[in-house]
Amino acid sequence: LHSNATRVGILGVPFDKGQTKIGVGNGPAAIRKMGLIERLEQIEGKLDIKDFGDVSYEIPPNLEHQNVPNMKGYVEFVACNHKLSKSVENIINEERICVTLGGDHSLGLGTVDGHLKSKNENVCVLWVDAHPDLNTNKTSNSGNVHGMPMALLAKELSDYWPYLPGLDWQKPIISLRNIAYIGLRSVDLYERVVIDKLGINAFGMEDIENYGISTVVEMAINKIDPNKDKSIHVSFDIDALDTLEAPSTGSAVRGGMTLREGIQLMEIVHRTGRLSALDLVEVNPNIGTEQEVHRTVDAAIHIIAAGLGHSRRGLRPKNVNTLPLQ
Ligand code: B3U
Ligand code: MN
Ligand code: MN
Repeated sequence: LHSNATRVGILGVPFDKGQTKIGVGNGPAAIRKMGLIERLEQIEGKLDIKDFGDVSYEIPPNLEHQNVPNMKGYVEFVACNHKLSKSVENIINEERICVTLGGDHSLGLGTVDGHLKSKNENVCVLWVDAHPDLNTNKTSNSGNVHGMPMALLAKELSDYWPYLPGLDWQKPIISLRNIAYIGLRSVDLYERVVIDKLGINAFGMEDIENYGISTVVEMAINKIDPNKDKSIHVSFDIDALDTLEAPSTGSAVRGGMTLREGIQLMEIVHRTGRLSALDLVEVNPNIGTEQEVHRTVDAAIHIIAAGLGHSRRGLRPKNVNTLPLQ
C-alpha cells in the first residue's frame, strides 16, 4: 500500500432500538456480505482499509432502571451511543475516515459526538435524509429515538430537553449553523417550526429540482463550512433515496433522490478532501423482496464507494503501452 493511501475504518452498529421494526440491526452484515470491502478495494490509489467489526455494548448498572418519557429504548440508546462515540473518536484519531454502517439513525448521536471530540468541535454535518430527525421527546409522535438525534446534537435546542440520565458525556454539541439537511420531504409540525424559526440550512427535494444536486451540495457546504477548513461528517439515511431506489428501509418516502444524485453528492464531498466520517444508516434487509433488498444494499455500497473516491470514469491505466490496443 502507498504510504499516502486514504485511510478508512469500517465500523458496524447493528443497533435497532431507535425504532420498532425488526431487521435494521442486520444492516451491517448485509452490507458487508454483498462485498463492501471488496468493492472499496477496487478504488483508484488503493485505500488502506481496516474493519473494526461491530460495536457491542453493555447497560451500566446505574442506568438499568432509568427511563425518559416518550423515548423508547432509552438505556440501550444511551449505552450503545456512548461506546460508539469512543470508537468513532479513536478511528478518526488514527487518521482514518470512519465509515459507520447502521443500524437505525439514532446512532448519529454517537458518530457525530465522537467526530466532534476527535476534531475539537471543528466539524460540519451534512444530514442527508427524507426526515430532519429533529424531534425532542416532547414533540415526537412516535417516541422513536431515531427521529431525535439532531435535536440532541444541536446546541440551540439544549434547553428544550429534560434532564437526560447517563448522557452527560454527550458534549460538546454542535451549532445548527454548521449543519445542513439535504433531501427533506417528510417533516413533522414542530420540526418545521424549529427549522424556520432557527433558520436551519435545509435543502429539500424542491431545491434539488430547482438547482440540481451539485449546486445544492455546493450551497450546503458553503453555508456550513464557509472557510473550507472543517472536518466534514455525512450522515446518510438511505431513505433520502427514492423508494424505487432503496425500498428496504423502515420509513420509505416517495419522491426522493435518485441513486445518481446520491452518488454525485458523495463525489462532491469526496473532492473536498475533508470527509472524516460517513454514516450509512436505516438499511433494513428484512423489508421487501430479495431483489429489493439487493437493490437497497447495492445502493448503499455505491454511496459509500463514491464518498471514498470511486470514479464513474473508470480506472486510469498505469502504463498505456502494455494495453492490447492494436
Ligand atoms: N419524524 C418521524 C418519523 C421518522 C423519523 N425518522 C424516521 N422516521 N426514519 C418520527 O418518528 O420522529
Ligand atoms: Mn434519519
Ligand atoms: Mn429518514
